[in-house]
This record gives sequence, C-alpha cells and structure tokens, in this order.
Amino acid sequence: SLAHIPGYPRIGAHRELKFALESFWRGDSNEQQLQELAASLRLRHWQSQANAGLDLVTVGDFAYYDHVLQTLALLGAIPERFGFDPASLNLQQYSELARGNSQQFAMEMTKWFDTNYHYLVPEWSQHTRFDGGTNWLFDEVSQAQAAGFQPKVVLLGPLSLLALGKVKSGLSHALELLPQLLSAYQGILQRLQQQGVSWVQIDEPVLSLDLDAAYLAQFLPCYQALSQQAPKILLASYFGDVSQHLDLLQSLPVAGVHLDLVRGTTLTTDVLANWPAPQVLSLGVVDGRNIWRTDLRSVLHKLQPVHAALGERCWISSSCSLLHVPVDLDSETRLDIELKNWLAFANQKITEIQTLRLALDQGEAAVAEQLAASDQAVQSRQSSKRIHNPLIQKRLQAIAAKDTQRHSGFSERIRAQQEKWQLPLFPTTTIGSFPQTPAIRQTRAAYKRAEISHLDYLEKMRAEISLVVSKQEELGLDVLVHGEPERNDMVEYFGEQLWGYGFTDFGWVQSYGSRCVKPPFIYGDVYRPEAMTVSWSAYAQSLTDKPMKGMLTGPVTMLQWSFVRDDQPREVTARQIALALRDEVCDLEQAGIGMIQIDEPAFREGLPLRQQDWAHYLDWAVQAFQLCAAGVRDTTQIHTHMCYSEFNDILPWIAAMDADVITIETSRSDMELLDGFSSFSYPNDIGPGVYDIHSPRVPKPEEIARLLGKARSVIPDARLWVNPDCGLKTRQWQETELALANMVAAARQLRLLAEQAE
Ligand code: THG
Ligand code: ZN
Repeated sequence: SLAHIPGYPRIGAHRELKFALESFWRGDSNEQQLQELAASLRLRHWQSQANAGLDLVTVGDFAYYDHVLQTLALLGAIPERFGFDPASLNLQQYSELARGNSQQFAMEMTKWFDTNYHYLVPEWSQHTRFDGGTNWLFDEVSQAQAAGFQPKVVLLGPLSLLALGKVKSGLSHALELLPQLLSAYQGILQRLQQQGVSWVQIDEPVLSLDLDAAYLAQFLPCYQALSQQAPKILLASYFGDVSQHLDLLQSLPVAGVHLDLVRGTTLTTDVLANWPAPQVLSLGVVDGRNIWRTDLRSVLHKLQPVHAALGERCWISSSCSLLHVPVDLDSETRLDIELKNWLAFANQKITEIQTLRLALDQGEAAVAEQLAASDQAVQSRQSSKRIHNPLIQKRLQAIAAKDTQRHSGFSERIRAQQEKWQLPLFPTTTIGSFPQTPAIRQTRAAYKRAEISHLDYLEKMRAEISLVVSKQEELGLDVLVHGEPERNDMVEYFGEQLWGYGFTDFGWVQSYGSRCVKPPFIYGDVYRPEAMTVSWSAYAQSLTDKPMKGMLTGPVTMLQWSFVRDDQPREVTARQIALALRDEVCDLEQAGIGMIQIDEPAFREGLPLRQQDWAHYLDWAVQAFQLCAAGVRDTTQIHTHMCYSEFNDILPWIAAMDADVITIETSRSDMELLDGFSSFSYPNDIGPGVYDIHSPRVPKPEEIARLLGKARSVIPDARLWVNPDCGLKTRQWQETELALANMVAAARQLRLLAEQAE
C-alpha cells in the first residue's frame, strides 16, 4: 500500500508563517522575504513527510492566508470589486482581498465546515471569470520536484468551491459558473500533467453536507470532464459519513477515492473490502481533527481484511488534512509525561500512518516495537486514575429535570429583574472584553514567567479593571463589565482552572490568516476545584453601583474549541463542563453578582453537518446551557452572547436556552438576522449588535440609529438592548471610546423618541 496525508499544517511549528505575514503587513519585510520564508516552510513540511516514509508529499496545501483564497488566486476568480488584475496578483493585493483596504471591505470569512478554521468566501457574479491567476501552485510543484520529492498535488474541487461561495449578483445559481470553471480546472490539470505530476487529490468536502440535488447531479459529468488528459485523480471526501454517496463515488471515472473513516462510522469493512477495481481506496484512519494517539493495533485489525482484498489499491492516510492539529508533540517539553504519551500531533500522526502501512505490507513483526508502544499508551489511558472521577459520575447521574429549569418563566423573572435593576428603555452594555493593551499582555506574560509576584499581578490587573469601570461610567453605559484583562483566550482561561483539561506550550492551530488558537485538550472528567472568576467580578462590582456582569464561557463553546475526549460522547463531556460552570454561576450570585453572562459563540458551529443529526445536538446543547444557568434566583439575570454565525435556522433553540438576555452579532450582515424574527418571535430580551467590532472604523450615531430602527420593527421596545457585535479586546482604546459614546448617544436619542411617542 501507499502512505500519504490529505494536507499538512501550514503555519509552522513555531508559527513562522504568522510572524512573517504580520511583518510583511507592517511593512517590515518585503514580498520576496515572505516568499522565501514560505518556500522554506514548505520544504520543511515535505521533508517531514518524506522522512517519516510517506510515498507522496502533499503540494498545494500551502496558503499565504487561506486555501480557498489560494484557489481563487490560482483560477483568477478574485472578487472584481477590488479592481486587481488576477494574472499579476501580488502578495500585497492578495492580503488586501483577505483584510480589506481603504476602498473595499475584506472578503467575508466563515467557518470551514464544523472546524474552528475560517475560510474566505468566494463572491460569485455574472462577471466572475476563471481565466487564470497566479503561478504559485506550479512553482510549488517545481520546488518540490527540484528538491527530489514526488508530489501529490491537492486542489479544492470545483463543486465544493462553487458551493462554498456566495452568489452576489447576476446569477440565479452558482452552478451557472460550472462550465467555465471546469475548463479552468482542465487547464490546470493539463499543466500539472505536463509538469510530471502523477497524482492530484481533488477535495470535495461538500459531500459530507446535505448537498442540494443540483450539485450531486453534476459530480459524474464534472469528473468525466476532469479525468481526461489529467494526472490520476484521487477524489477526497472528509468530515463526514458519505455512505449515502457510495454508488456515486464508485461510478466516478477517478483513479481513487479518499474516505474519512474516523467520522464515517457506517463504512464497514465489508463495504471497503469490496471496493470495485480499479479505484484506489485511501483510508483515512488516523484522526486529523483530534490529538489522540491512534490505537494502532485495533486500526490495523480493521485494515487487514481490506488490505487483503485490495492489495496495492489500499492506501493509508489521515481522515482529513492535518491543518486542524498542532505540528509537533516533541516541542512540548513541559507536558506531563503520562498525558504526553496519549497524544499525537501532525508529525506523530504521519509516523503512525507509516507504521500502519509497514504493518500491512510487511507484517506486524516489522513494526513490533511501535505497536507495543501504542498498546502500552492505550492501556495507560484506559486504566489511568486521572480520567474517571466517581464524584462527577455520581453528580451526572443525579441530574434531574428541575436542574435545567429556572424557578419561574421569563415574564415573571423579567418583572422581578426590572424591579430590582430599574434599567432604562434600550439598556446599553458591552459584550465583555475591553482593549487588551500591550501593557496588559506584558503583565500577564511576566506573571506567567514568574517575573512579577502574585500580589503585583493582582494590583496591576485591578488597576486595569478600575480604569475600565470608570470609563464605562463616564460613557454612561447601563450594564458594566470588568473588561477581562486577566484572560488570554476564553477557552484556555477556563480550561486552565478545571481538572480534566490539559495544555500545551506550542499546540497552535490556525484559526484564520495569521491568527492561531491553542486549544486545550480534555482528557478526563471535568471538575471545578475552586471559584474561577468570582474575585475579579466581585472586585469590579465593588467599584460601582451599576450592575456588573459576571463573564463565563458556556459549555458548548468550552467543548467545541477544545480537543475532546474520544472515549465518551461529546454530550457527556458537555454536561460535566456545565456542572462546573453551574457552580461558578451560583458562586457569583452568592458574591453579589446579579447579572451573569454565559457566552456561547460556538453554539451554532457545533451543529452537525447533516440536518438529520441536528435535533439530538440541539437537545443536549440547550440542556447543557440550562444546566449552567438554572441554579439562580429569578432576580439574577442570565445573559448569553453568540457570534460568528448566522442564527436564523436555530432561533427556536436559542429561545429554548431561556437566557434572560442575548446579545448577538448582526451588524456585519446589516441585521439580516432579524429576517428570522418575522417568522419566529423571540420571547426574551435581545441585543442585536449595532456595530461591527472587527473594524477600527467608528460608526456614526445615525448608522447605529438606523440599525436600531430596523431592530425595532421586529423586536418590541421593552425587549431591545443596545450593544456592539462582540468583545472589544482586539480594538484600540481611542476608537472604542468614540464608538461607545456614539452608541450611548443613539440609545438616548431613541429613548427620547420613544417617550415622546407615548
Ligand atoms: N477563541 C477560540 N476560538 C475562536 C475564537 C476565540 N474561534 C473563533 C474566533 N474566536 C477566532 N478568532 C480569533 C481572533 C484572534 C485570535 C485568534 C482567533 C488571536 N490569536 C493570537 C494570535 O494568533 O496571535 C494568539 C492568542 C493570544 O495571543 O491570546 O489573536 O476567541 N478558542
Ligand atoms: Zn462575540
């Protein structure tokens, strides 16, 4: 058999690409320096694959910002509104597509399937052309060949590309572009063939979505067209179960098919072993979405009959691109040795793939040592005392229906809350974070390195909180926040304080462009040993008579943005996190914090890819939230916040969470969210974001007033809050203060208008 991977992480083991990009954007380095760094990273990544023993190295998985934008650059299909010549696109212009410039807003960014990676959304119109763009891909192939590697080129497939874009104008369906697009792909494939490329992996991840029939009908003609005069095509699907498309896949005139066998759970040995010749079958058995070491022995036993039946047609691979896992576990010198032994990052996963291949080709004896080490790790993880905590098991079992229900319904609660707080009409608030200045980051870093004492640290952070509180009072905001100077990433921050969570030093995963996250991993039953946020919130509340919101990250987001256990269902882990957060909510209430926000920005992205699985997810996700929130008195106001997604299709479930107030991102889409409110009237209080915090631009009071006017047409005045779209941590103070002043002014104006109307 043959060993390969669908893709390798591009950011660099030490985030070299991030730093090179940001230096280029600052003007501290030029295009050539960025290209050289990129070339050296690619070389290193191919070297890792070849050194491990993989037969083909993957070329085309590199991207300066994003692989969808990279595909558009290759095709020449960049949004016309920027006015760039696609054939001579340079890295400055490429960056402007991704980040915007003084004339044009950036291309829209959205989540890549159900991952925490964001891609740039293609803009389709009647003017879209695929007449060719950069030569970067062809240069990368030459680079790999010159260095002596045997490249397998990866391309995002034409049907996925079309489906992932948005039709902007002049087309009734993105598929109207398919004929043009196909000839462009044909041209690219021919060129690759001329370069001597023997295999091209074409990714069609949309096969794991509920794909509209018009797309499905195009697969056969499309791949018939592409497989002529082309290198051998490996059609790759990943992220889901594609068993419903087996007939289609097997009928395509492609040389091979790649399947995700980690998530494609109904693809049985029987189906695989009977895969019709002459197609190659690439078996994605090593999990590309998680960091657990593979149980090689058990995978091997599943592979053996397939290998026996298919022989050379049986390829071994990871389930999907390794983009979604960190690069190298060997960098983790401080990680607990027992935990480390349970993990595998990209480099370790490549070695696992090679081990499996050798075991199949040469017999288990050839890799006896590796298999024994894997057995030992499996054994250690199964029997470790650090995983199961009887206390938590007992508590989980005792959860009853009353634990997920507030004492009274919303109408009664809101009356009690209003009586207590006496908030004005259209209350103003913010989402939680305030600008994370370099000074704040430096203080946190110095404290982490033990360069300043605990008391010094407390004093500095309290000074920041006090500053944020006084600024909010000056601005005239109604519900205050403490600003979160003590927090790095929200998930990292809470994970660090919970048992059952593990951390890395260098476990970076690209989130978008140069931005990365360092997801913690959940290995054991989650338990909160002591209060996590109470002293910060209580201090902040002591500084003001206005209500101070306590700030927590919700259970679904804590789960979604972490690497999760694969030895129990996600919903069980979510319930454990929820119990820990419930204790925190109750402790905050005890400490006199009367408003508590439980953020769920990842609630929507946690939705399964297929609609048939939605109900089950929404059921446990809503319950997990309620479990956090329902332990408080009626007068305690529970807030939540959501962003990064479109929510229209899950409004009833958001309502079922029964938060007293939700603040929700809407301004980037010009309050498109509110369209959903005409068919579903949201029952509780809601603050649709009135300005976009992703841009330094300060919104004028009239713009805010216009959006509020839109909101008032579907939300009753008594239910409407006024707030930005999201947290302010990435903004500068100057623009933040101006924007919030305008927001408060708009709210006050509206109060006057509403009073006059009475
Ligand atoms: N946390 C986690 N996942 C997320 C977000 C988050 N996914 C969606 C969204 N928010 C992604 N947005 C960002 C925004 C900024 C950064 C990362 C993801 C960022 N990262 C720093 C960087 O790359 O330099 C590193 C982190 C840090 O220094 O604290 O700026 O909020 N889990
Ligand atoms: Zn947000």
